[in-house]
Amino acid sequence: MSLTMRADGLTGFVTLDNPPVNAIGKAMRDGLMEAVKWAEAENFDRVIVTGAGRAFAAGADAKEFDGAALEPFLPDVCDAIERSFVPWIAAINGVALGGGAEIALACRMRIAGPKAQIGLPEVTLGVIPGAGGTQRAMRLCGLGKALDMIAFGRPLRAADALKAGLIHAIEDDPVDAADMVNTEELGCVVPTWELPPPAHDAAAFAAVRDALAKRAPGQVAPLRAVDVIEQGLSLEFAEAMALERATFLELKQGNQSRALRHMFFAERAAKPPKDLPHAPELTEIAVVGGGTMGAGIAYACVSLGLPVTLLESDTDGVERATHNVGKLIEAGIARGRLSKDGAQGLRDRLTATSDYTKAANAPLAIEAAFEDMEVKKAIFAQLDATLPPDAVLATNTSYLDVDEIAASTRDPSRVLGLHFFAPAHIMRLLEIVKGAQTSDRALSTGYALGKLLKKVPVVAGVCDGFIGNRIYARYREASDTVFMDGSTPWDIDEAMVNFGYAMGPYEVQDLSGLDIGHAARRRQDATRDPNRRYIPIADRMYELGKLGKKVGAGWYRYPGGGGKVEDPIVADLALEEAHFAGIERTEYEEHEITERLLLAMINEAADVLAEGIAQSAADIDLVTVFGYGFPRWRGGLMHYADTLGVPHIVERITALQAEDPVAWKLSPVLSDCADRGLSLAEWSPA
Ligand code: 3H9
Repeated sequence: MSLTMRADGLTGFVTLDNPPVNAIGKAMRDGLMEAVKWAEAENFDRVIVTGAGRAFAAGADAKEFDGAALEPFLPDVCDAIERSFVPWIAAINGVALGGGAEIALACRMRIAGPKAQIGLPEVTLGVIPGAGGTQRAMRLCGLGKALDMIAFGRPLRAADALKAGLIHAIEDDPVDAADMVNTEELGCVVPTWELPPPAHDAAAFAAVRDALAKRAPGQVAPLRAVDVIEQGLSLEFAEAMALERATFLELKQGNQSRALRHMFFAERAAKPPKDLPHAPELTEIAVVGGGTMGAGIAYACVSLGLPVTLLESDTDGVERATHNVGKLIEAGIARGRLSKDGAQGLRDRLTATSDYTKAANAPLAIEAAFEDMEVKKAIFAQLDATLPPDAVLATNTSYLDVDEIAASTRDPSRVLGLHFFAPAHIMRLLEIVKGAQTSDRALSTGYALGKLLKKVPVVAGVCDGFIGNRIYARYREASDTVFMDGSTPWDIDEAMVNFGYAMGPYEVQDLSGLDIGHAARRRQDATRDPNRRYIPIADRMYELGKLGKKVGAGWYRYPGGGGKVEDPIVADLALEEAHFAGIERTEYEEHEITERLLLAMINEAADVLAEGIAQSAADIDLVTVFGYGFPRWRGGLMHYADTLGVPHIVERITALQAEDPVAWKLSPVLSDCADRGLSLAEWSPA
């Protein structure tokens, strides 16, 4: 039944019990219906419902969403609780989210523990509350608060829920407190559905729709939730409930909800394999290099309580490293994330030095120095000589050969890649690069650090760019080709923003600096396939000193005072280069731009899968969403590809081969999927 029932005098106790977080599935709904009948048959004067363990209830069991809804439906369960002559009290011991909150809102009273949270985060799963949340919340806490909670999926802490009128009290032991409520007082509380809805407020609706256009562009569920709330204001309660339910059921079947559910479960499945050995205890960390990346990694570690020795090559480097971490600490204080005392704690945990012996006891070192093989080998030699012989040595390289770095040490089995993304203390992705000789112990240490830093860990094999940068390189190549052959950086950026990226590829480059791409291209010169088309526009930009936002000009110009403007000189470069190359430029429609950039990435990602660089399509989804801004509500690159359908992708890539057979060489995984009738998510080697 996923719940337990017990009587004590005239009180019925119902405990929701479906570990780990009491998700509400059919068995629990059956149990709740039975509990309503039981309480009435026993003529109790109250039922107290609470949750076993750390949660009250995390909401409807999202694993059930793929199939048809099963009776009894949650809105009917909530109605039965609300309309029962036995009043129910919710003793909210932990999180009450989604359907969990809806059960609580249908109770006559809500008493929360001090650490409880109550929220309706359904939009984060691409649906809206489907068991009365939209209608009951606004009756209890008013229109503004309800819109904020539901449209943005923001839960309230107990203290805020009390202020908002969503709960009646906060008590250390909410079950005990519920038992003490005076029966007469309880009998006088009006059931939520009988309360009048709040008055319409055109300004509040306009403001929330405006904010959603900026913060959640392209997403359907938040706007539909706002519509349901607005329409509900002028409907009878039962009619409004029917509208809410129909909207929930429609969205549940939609692509966005499927994509968001996929991401929710993929993120939680990103865990170390069960058979990995225990990692050594991470008592301290050595970080080598105090530039942007190293400082970000050091800051992330000291923020989570780990002592860090930040190693630099000389006094100037030590000063720069200390300054860089200091800037991050100051920014934390300015944003209100750090108190002055907290900041001091971070500084106390940081030792910046050029003396490697200061890290002599570190069980893990992360090298984040300049991307140069010889520099890295020299650093690894020093780490090899100074750290304990079983210390795990990681490189944060974005593309260099981890096996070559490992081979330069005495014991390559303790070397791996830990590829962070800038800013390292914010970006959730951590690519754990497994070299040919990386031991399970080293791998397990990478996972352990990822867990401490609350990262999403994804294991990648060794190749140029690992999973993410390798796919991203194809994205860049495809965008430059489209630019050269007929488009502009701003049209390409706009197309990708309309697809759901926060920024297009050219604006991203302007932010990171065009010198980075230039260095990568020079490194690839020796190994580039001579048959592959090379687009020289980015090199021209570099020669012109247009290095991006930091110098006021890149693909866009950045005049003083903020903002970016299109630069006709940049558009002319494509005209010139196309002329030199004898290319007749064509104008691309927005959908053609988007299609080419996405197909190029999908094809490369399929190769990444074929070569075992990524272990699953879901891992590629995590990388593209958490590291590269692919819209989460499209479910990641491979999930999106599967919504297009492999046969369609194969057909489109085959058609593009007429233009450039080298660039559009079909990945064997795509043809294999097409032959075997598999999706990319289902693919594994035959
Ligand atoms: C809804 O309620 C719709 C209704 O309005 C209408 C219905 C008609 N379903 O995150 P964790 C699993 S929509 C299934 O690692 P934490 C999760 O997969 C729902 N499973 O723990 C994981 O499994 P595993 C609205 C769920 O402490 C395990 O529980 N509710 C669900 O870091 C532990 O999860 C939400 O959107 C679920 N709903 O965080 C809340 N929730 O062990 C979604 C969790 O196999 N949940 N699991 O990997 C959360 O935000 C977090 O899980 C929570 C706990 C804060 C509760």
